[in-house]
Amino acid sequence: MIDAATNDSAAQGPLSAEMLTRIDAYWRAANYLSVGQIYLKDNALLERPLVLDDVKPRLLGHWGTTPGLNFLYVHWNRLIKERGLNMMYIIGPGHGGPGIVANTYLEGSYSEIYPHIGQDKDGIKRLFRQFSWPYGIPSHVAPETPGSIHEGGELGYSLVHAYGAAFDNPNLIVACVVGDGEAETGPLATSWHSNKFLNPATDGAVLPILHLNGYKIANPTILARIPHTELEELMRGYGYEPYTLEGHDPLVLHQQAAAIFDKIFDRIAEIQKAAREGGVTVRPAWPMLIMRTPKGWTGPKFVDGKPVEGTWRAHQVPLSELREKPEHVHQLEEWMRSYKPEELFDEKGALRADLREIAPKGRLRMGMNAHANGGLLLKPLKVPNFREFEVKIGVRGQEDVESTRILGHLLHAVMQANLDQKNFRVFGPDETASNRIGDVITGTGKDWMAETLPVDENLSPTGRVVEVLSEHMCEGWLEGYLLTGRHGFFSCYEAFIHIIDSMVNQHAKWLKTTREIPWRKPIASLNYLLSSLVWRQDHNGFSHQDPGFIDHLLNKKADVVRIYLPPDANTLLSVGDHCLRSRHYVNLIVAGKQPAPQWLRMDEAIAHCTAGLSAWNWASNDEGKPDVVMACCGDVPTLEALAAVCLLRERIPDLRIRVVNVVDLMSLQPQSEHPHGLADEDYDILFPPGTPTIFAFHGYPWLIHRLTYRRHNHDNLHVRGYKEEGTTTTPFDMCVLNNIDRFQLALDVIKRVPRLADKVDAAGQWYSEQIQRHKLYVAENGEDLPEIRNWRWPGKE
Ligand SMILES: Cc1ncc(C[n+]2csc(CCOP(=O)(O)OP(=O)(O)O)c2C)c(N)n1
Ligand SMILES: [Mg+2]
Repeated sequence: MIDAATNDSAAQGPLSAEMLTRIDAYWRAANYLSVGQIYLKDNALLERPLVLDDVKPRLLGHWGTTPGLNFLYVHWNRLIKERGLNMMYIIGPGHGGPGIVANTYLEGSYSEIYPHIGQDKDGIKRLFRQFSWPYGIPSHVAPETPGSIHEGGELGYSLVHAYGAAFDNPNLIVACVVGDGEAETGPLATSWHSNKFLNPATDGAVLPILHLNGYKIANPTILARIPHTELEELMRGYGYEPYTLEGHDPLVLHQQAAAIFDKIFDRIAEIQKAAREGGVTVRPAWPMLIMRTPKGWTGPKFVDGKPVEGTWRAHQVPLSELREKPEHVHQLEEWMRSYKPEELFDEKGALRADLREIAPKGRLRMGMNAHANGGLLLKPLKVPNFREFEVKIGVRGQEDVESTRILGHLLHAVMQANLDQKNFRVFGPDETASNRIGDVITGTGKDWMAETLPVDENLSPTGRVVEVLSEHMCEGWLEGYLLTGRHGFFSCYEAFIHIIDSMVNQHAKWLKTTREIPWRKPIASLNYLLSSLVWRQDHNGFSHQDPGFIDHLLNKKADVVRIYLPPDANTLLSVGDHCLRSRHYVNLIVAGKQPAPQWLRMDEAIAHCTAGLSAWNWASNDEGKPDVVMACCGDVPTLEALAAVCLLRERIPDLRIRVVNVVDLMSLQPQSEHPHGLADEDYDILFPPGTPTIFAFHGYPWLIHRLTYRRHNHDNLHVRGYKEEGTTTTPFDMCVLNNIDRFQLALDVIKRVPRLADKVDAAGQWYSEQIQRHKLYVAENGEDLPEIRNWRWPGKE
């Protein structure tokens, strides 16, 4: 079977002739299996001439990036084996799915996980047939793909995922292929800077490979069309030591790649040794590789007279008109036979034994790396008793507390409790202090490998709070960290979390899909704290006012998302504790950071959070038969609703009002829609049919309608919320601008309770007077009326 490799005098390098031949054969096998997945449903090993009937009716997949991905896989197999490396492979151009499926098949992991795809002819046929086939496997590297933590469908996040995986995994090497098109995305362009946060002593290594195949779908890439020196300077500017592999002759490139990778892995080992044994603390220039090889390498050079290999035309399926053009069937056969399958697979269809030896064994196979199935490694987070951070409440509502600051105490305790396991990090776009959870930094500091000045505070190469002004990077690092079996927390301004809307979509898809893949074990939840909320943007104004992330998340599958709006510090603690312990969700916590009244004692807070929503009897006087339900969700709406209740009590003492607070937004949905949904009977007890409900909601009001439209009494539910009115103004004026203020809520009640019909006119007059007084005062004095600023719940409890 040995081919001309041994005689190729140009192919000089560290590989023996025998190894060179085997590496090339292994690569050919991976390429063969990749092309086969895209095209064939039968005649998998070409045991007879190819006919149209052997070809799939729909040709779906991407060839262009695949041979490059396969090339890297086989070279890393050699290195893993020789050096016993613990290596993961993250693939930015995830559309090269057939390549990774082929390689995990060749190394045996695929058949171990999916025994029906055996190591024989029948297995190869099934492997081919299932690809991009209805109810088969996706064309991209996907959750179904062994060894992957990264879908790579939406381009831009490979490198942040790689760094997230490497944090606190000192023995792990994360090899990450970045598409040269992918490199044009905003998130990818900034994620090169992750190297300013990677500590060679305590973290693993990331090896970025810029896959410079020159093209995207139909265009060249920017990085392929700048002078090579400029590209190298760019990479140096990002702080890397660039290596270049360039060419197209496979045998020559195998030798060059082997030589470069030997150097690169030596360099990684040196950097780590210097930091771990030599006490070197300066930020190293980590190696990275620029791989300039043809797109669609080894595929058809020309199709219908047009160049394909080495051009954008190779991106998807180079021969796509097999039905119409019989010569394409012939050309496909020639292409596939060029890999010489008869030299690669034995008579049973198994990869030849000497080629199987190329791949590492057991968990060292990249398809079997346990880090890529993070739930396998997940250790429960140690969460100290959150009750210890309770805000002691004398009389309700009398003292103001910054709720997020209290959560910061819990997060600090969690951080400290898990220092030995090093499996908890907090990420944020420079808002940890601003969102007032800064206590979490105490004792451990903020991760920073770049230069420091005396003016800096708490920066440390071993810091565990990771801050960079890129929501994309925070999100991507956290996802990579969670997917490799750790825990984390992300705090962000409410308005700007939208920047990662699309990233959380992808993560939610991952969670949904992996729930149904038995070999994927559950991972820790992705926890968001949104603070600096729409209602309290004193110095920022309209640009910072957007509560729509809630709406965005609500579109996700019910078994993936949870949304909480704790109204005070004790409920926030209870919610925080729950989210930190949970698995496989996206948890959204929306909580204010400004000083605000406190309503529930700890036992009450726990009971309230457990229920998801409940009537606050201490604020109600309905005696089981309310005239109106005053519902509220979110801290500021809760305050306004309670103030409205007071106004009503003063004016209409016999009005029976029930106050219901919602902390778990999903509890409003019917049980059929969400597991947290309140049973219809219980909903009807809280919101009795025939009784109007005035609902003050933190976010966009129509969302509450969306959640409750199937409930009884929906036409008697009247919601106030944020309606996109905002500016730099006083806190109360924000409420007035959006008609969620106490006066409006009180007027709404009077308008909606039938027996108060005769009071509506006078109430309307009273409302106008209050608002006018407020507007005049605010305009004149630049702050809210004293009676608003100093308002207190008048209860005695
Ligand atoms: C964010 C995003 N925008 C657009 C696309 C559509 N798309 C799929 S592949 C591709 C080209 C990718 O080029 P490159 O990263 O160079 O990959 P390769 O050449 O290795 O195939 C594009 C634009 C996408 N998947 N994700
Ligand atoms: Mg490309």
